[in-house]
Amino acid sequence: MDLNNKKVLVVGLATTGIPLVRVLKKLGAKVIITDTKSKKDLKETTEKLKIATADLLLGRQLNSLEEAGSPEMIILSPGVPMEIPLVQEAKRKGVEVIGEIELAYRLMKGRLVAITGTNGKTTTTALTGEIFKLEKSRTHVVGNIGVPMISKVIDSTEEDFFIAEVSSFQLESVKEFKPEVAAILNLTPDHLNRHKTMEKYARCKMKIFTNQGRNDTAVINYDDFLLRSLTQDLSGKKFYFSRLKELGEGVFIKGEKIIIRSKNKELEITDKKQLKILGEHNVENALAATAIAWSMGISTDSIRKGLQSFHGVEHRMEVCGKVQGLTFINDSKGTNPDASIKAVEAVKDPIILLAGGMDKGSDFKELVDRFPGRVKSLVLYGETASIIEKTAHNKGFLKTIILKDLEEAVKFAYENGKAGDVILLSPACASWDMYSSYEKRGEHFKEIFEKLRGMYHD
Ligand code: UMA
Repeated sequence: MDLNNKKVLVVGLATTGIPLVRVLKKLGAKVIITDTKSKKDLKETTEKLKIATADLLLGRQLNSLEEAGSPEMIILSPGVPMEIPLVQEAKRKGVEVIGEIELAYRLMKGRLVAITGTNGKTTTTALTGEIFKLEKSRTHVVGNIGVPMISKVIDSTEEDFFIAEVSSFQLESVKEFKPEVAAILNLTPDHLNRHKTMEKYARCKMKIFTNQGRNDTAVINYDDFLLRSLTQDLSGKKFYFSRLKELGEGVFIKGEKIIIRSKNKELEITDKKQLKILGEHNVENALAATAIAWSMGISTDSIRKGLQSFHGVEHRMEVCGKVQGLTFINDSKGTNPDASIKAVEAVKDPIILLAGGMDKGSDFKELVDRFPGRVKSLVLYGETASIIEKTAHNKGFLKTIILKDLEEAVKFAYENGKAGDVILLSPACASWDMYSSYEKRGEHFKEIFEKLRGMYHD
């Protein structure tokens, strides 16, 4: 792809935008950058990137191509919605608009696996990466997981393997993106504030399969009925995984064992009890990673070793430790109700649940339905606090309190809990009302925990 002397506008200058600008400059493009953040906020970053002031259009949302310096191409960070006037005008006028993941795909050499789904995608991507690394030293784990794919493609060779977590935001703007193996783990409502309807959200997710050909593989959760019906007419081969049913062809549970059945051969991988990651949802993630790795020709030995040694990812059901007999679990990555349902279901002891955050238009009824016998009280903070509280009260769950922020919430939970309880941060909401990312929220939780531990070390 020739970008030499091409005038390219980068929208968004954060985790994605920074390596994106570096790569574009390396390829000789004339880079213009816009971000709604102010010059002052981005001073340090822009100084490092050495971009001429005239090419920095900061502190506002640009409304026209002219205002953007009439670029020949626009590259969006994932968080930038396609509806903004600039993008709409570009589309009308035939100026190409793509996302960073699409550019990365066009520039990469090697083989690509892409993983999406409403929940479990970070764990499955990390686990798949661990399995691949046992056999393929040039494995890159990239994408929504926090490492933009663009940062790894420039020096890639045919020997490289990219294991990419992709979000609905990233998939919305793909065009040629064509993974050799693409997986959708599950589909439940999420990000409806951006996609508006479940149908549009699902349509974005389905784009992971759009360009696959006959030799590519779609890995699909057999137990997700919606997903199965949406994927009836794919061009690629389908390879299912299931936690509930023994499949004629695919990856499934038989007794307590993870089994691959392929071309009439049955291969036993491991007992599910040997997984280090907790909960039935993680069994699903293990089945998905097995199906993906097998489809890419990874040996059963490496799959087994990877599954048995993987300890999970940070901010996902991460056990921080105990203070005075109360266990603290950081599940800051629980950014929608479905993820928090899985978190609540995975804990065996009485839970004090800390929840709330940015309002994405989610419905919390099903989460509250899981409370009986599991959650003893609900400590809320953030933009959605009163919405969640109202849902809980309507369902007869009255042990709720709304507090100012996470710090107050943790302290309250600690002061009111007793030995044997679990203080679980699983917000069921995005972090963006109070934090720049779920990682920052999780780190803050862990800092508060460490302070408490310092005061009362067990
Ligand atoms: N911005 C604008 N105009 C806009 C919107 C944003 O200028 O209309 C600017 C912001 O001021 C900010 C920058 O764009 O400076 C932020 O860009 P971004 O929101 O795309 O965030 P990045 O830091 O580049 O991180 C993105 C993903 N973020 C989102 O999708 C919101 C990260 O996923 C991802 O790890 C990273 O790229 C690397 O690929 C995070 C996420 O929460 C983890 N994802 C969602 C999820 O998992 O549910 C989809």
